[in-house]
This record gives sequence, structure tokens and C-alpha cells, in this order.
Amino acid sequence: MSFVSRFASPLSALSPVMSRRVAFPLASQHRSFTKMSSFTKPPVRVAVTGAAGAIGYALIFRVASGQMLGADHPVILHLIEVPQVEANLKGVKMELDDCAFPTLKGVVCTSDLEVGFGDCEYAMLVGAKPRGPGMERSDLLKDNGKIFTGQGKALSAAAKPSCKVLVVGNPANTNALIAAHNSKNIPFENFTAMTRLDHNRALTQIAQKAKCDVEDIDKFCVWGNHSPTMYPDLSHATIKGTPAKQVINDESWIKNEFYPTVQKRGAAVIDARKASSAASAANGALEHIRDWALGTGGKWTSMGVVSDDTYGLQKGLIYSYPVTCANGVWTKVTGLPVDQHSHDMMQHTLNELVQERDMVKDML
Ligand code: NAX
Repeated sequence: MSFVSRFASPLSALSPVMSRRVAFPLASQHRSFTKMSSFTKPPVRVAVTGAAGAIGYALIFRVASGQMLGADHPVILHLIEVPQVEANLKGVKMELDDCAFPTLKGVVCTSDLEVGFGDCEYAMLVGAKPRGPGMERSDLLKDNGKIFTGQGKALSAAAKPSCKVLVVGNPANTNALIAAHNSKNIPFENFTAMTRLDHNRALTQIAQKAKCDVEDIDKFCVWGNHSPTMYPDLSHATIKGTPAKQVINDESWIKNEFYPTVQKRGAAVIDARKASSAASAANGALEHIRDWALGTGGKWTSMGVVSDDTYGLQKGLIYSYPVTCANGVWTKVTGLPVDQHSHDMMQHTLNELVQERDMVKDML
């Protein structure tokens, strides 16, 4: 089942996949077709899986309001859920309607992946199976692997070939790897995993320690896996242009407080809130796509992207790097000096990703 509303674009503008599969309520279409739009840009379709979940709910209203792609860029939201939860999307859509966001030009609610990804230019893959009690990491990888195999294939079949994909659902890096391998029509580089929440968590820890503003910090990055093995690397970071390590001047804090605080922040939030990070995760996802689409203005950020063999790493994993973004393209920061400590930390998180990849080899 799928339902659609408030479409600004005529039926003829939809791909064969969309026009074949989606049942349009004609009365509501007629209303939006006759209304003149004040936007010069055509609406862009943004798919969000797990849209009725905690992160999804914190994310979609911000995307709909223009905070991700800009207040001048209308969007059509494609909300995707599992069939058992699809009915809940009706209520989410009612709330979206009740916000009357000028930038929101339509909402598609569905559990059909090809409808959900139809003609999408952005796909935010948030939904995933959570780790249950007594479940091994390898079981979680395999169960989620099946989900991301199917989503990769559906993206390939239905999304724009230029679609930019962000995987949030855990284990995010390896899920992104599986989706990328199963999506032949979309370039591998378009599949990314979220480490922006880890990056943002680290920025605030640094700012609080150095008594500076977060925007004073540059050249900080998270390397590797979105897991407690990640390496939050301060060795290149600057605060108002001065090396951050010099400003902080406390090696013990970096190793004994900063690293574990950032690496285990997710668990600390669960302990305190009795629920996992949702608003901050949604914010990280939004900033990841916003910066990818609109650029970082030369500043570094962290994104899980396809790895190569520079920095002593291995090709073909989804590994978090320092990147800059411009013109809708991410670019790794290259040529950085890597000392022994950084090398060891980067290899440690690499080894975990290699193990994860080996557990899902049959899905690649
Ligand atoms: P919730 O359990 O609140 O919501 C997940 C939603 O996804 C549910 O509504 C569920 O029905 C839906 N879903 C499950 N499988 C689906 C599928 N195959 N297709 C479509 N929808 C599906 O979890 P939430 O707190 O929103 O977390 C979502 C994911 O984000 C989890 O995997 C979580 O581990 C991961 N996280 C990733 C982070 C990161 O930095 N990369 C940080 C936050 C978060 O822990």
C-alpha cells in the first residue's frame, strides 16, 4: 500500500516506476497543480527509511522545513517503513501537513521500496533491525545485510542514478558497503555512512575543554568505523588556527577522557536518557547531506566513504575520513602526516571493518 499527497509536479514528470505504482488521490493533486509556486527550483525527492522511528521522526520535519537543502529548495518526502509500521506513517503525514511548510511539495508513504526510492535524489537509510538480547554481532550484520541488499537493489532500479545515499542504520559502515555492492546503477562513491554525529560529539568536547566555540575548531576528523573503535583524531585539529593539542596541552585528557567519551557517547546517552540518541543523530544525518549537497566552504568534516590504500588502509571498505565538500562532491583530505599513535588507532578500526566485511562476503 502507498499513499501520496500534495504533489506539485504533474504526473507526466514522474518516472514509469512512480506513475505505474503510485495511486494518486486526484482531488488533492488538483489543488496543488492550480497553485502557483514561488520556487524557481524544481522539488527534489528525498527518501527516508525508518521514517516512523525515533531518528526518522526527528529528521523528517527538519528536512521538510528546508533546513537540509535550503529554504529555496522544495522537497517531496518519500517515507518508507516496514509493512507492519506503514500505517503509522499516515499520522506522521498528517503532522507534516499540519506544519504547512512552504518547502514541502508532497509526501509519499510506502513500504514498497521501488515506490519509496522512485526518482529520489537523496536516500537516507535510517531503518535497521536493532540488536536484540543475546544477539551476536555477526547475526546483526547478517540480518541487516539482507535489508541493505534489498535496498541497494531497489535504489539501483528506481532512484536517480545520481542519488546520494547516507546510511545511518547500524552497523552503518558495513550496511553502506552492502548497499553499494548491490546497486549497480549508482556510483560506489555515492554510498556513505554517518560518522557526523561522532564528529559533532567530539567538537563539543573539544570546545568545552578549550573554552572556545565549536566554529573555532577546524581540521578535526573521525577515522574508521562508527563503533567504539573509531579514532577521533586531534592531531591535525586547529583552534582559531593554533594547533588544538597546543591549546589543550593535556595529553592525558585526550587519551583518557576525550577518546572514550566520544567513542562511548552513544551508550552514555542510553544510560542517561533510557533511549538512544535520536535528535542528535537526526541532526548529524541532516548536516551530512546538507554539507555534501551545499558544501563545507573548505572546512573539514567526517564522512564514511569508500576507502583506498592511502594512509596504510585497504581499498573497498566504507571508512570514515576527513573530507571537504563542494559542488555536490566529497573529496578526501590527502597527504596528512600520520604518526605511530594515529597509525595504530587507524589500523585498529580498519581491522574491525575488515572483519565485518568478511562476515558478509556472500552479500557483496
Ligand atoms: P527505531 O527503532 O526508533 O526506529 C527504526 C525504524 O526503522 C522503525 O520504525 C522500524 O520499523 C524501521 N525499519 C526497520 N527495518 C526497516 C526496513 N527494512 N525498512 C524500512 N524501515 C525499517 O530506531 P532509531 O533510534 O530511529 O535508530 C535507527 C538506526 O540508527 C539504528 O540502527 C541505530 O542503531 C542507528 N544509529 C546510528 C547512528 C550513527 O551515528 N550512524 C547513531 C544513532 C543510532 O544509534
